[in-house]
Amino acid sequence: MEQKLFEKFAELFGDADGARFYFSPGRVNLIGEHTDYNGGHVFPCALTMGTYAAARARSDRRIRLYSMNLNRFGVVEASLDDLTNKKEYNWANYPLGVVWAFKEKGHMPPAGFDMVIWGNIPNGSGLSSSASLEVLTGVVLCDLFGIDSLTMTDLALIGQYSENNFNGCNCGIMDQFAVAMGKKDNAIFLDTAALNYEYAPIRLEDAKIVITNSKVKHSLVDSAYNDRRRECTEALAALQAELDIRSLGDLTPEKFEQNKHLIKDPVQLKRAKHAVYENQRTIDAVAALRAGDIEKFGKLMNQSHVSLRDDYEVSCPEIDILVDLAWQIPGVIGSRITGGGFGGCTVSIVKNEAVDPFIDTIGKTYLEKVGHEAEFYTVDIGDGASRIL
Ligand code: GAF
Repeated sequence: MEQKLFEKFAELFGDADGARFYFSPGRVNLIGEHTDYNGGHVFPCALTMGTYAAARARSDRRIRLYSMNLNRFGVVEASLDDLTNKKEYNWANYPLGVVWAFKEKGHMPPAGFDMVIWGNIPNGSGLSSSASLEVLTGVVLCDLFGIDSLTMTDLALIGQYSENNFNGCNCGIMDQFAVAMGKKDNAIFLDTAALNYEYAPIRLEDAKIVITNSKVKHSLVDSAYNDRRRECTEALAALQAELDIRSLGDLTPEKFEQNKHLIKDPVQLKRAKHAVYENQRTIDAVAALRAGDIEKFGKLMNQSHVSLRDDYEVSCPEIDILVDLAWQIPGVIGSRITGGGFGGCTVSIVKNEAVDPFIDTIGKTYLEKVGHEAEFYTVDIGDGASRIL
């Protein structure tokens, strides 16, 4: 891989002398969806698929960026003196947003840089290609310019800050955190209120994590995501009229049931119900995993999907078809939508012997029902972002 990137780097920028090589993963969330901006728990893991970069510092203030996946945009040129989101920059608004966020947070890089990237996370699939690129850029900047005061958690927060304030998606911290802090063969049990986390080994000797890409992305993703976030904030405000809580994640399901009459709006009520119960499911799922009860973990994944479909309303017909089909296949331990929703991917835990039937049966039926093919990835859990060479 590094060969391919260094060659492109030399072709575009004269030579690759002194260029360095980096990797940043994508992520899949096993359970705990739309809880991160509600002060709840999440349970994602980094993938071995991700984004690679060859990068080198410059001595002037220019920034030159090139994507081997989106080469139709050519070399995107910007300057440290003009860090604004521009439509024509397209994908490059993600790395540029991180440079901007470094500046905003008092870590302005002293010079520009050249960077070529290539990634194997399917775009728009909900596997966090944008967070991967954001954290990658943070790692590149710190390494190229010797910025050693920032931790990986800081880089996750800077990535989220850039996405919220430079790229207009009001996302929580889960994706950037998973990408920055990932650990091979472990998922991350993260309390998003305190940013406390624990690694939980995923030892699935007789099963695999299978991601199914619906290959649909419904248009309102960002606006509907921001709507969900606002509805939760409004529900919280209604509860705070009588309860001393900082977030929906502070509520147990019991306490929610006792106080839900405070939320008058039926839509806000459904959103809050999901956030509270999903947080509890995530806590329960990690406990089940630690106790070796993978069947219970799978049941909680299935319940998570139902809640995301009916109460949070972030699923879509294509994803529901994938999940319904998965639930019928013997050997599927659990299956649910993963990520922000409105298309993207499902995540399933599938017994080894059921992986081929899973892919065959769902692949055929999905094509018949939806009219295009789904894609399947049997994934491994990898490490967080870092310099490789
Ligand atoms: C997207 C967001 F970026 C995350 O912060 C999270 O809210 C997720 O949707 C839903 O769980 O990936």
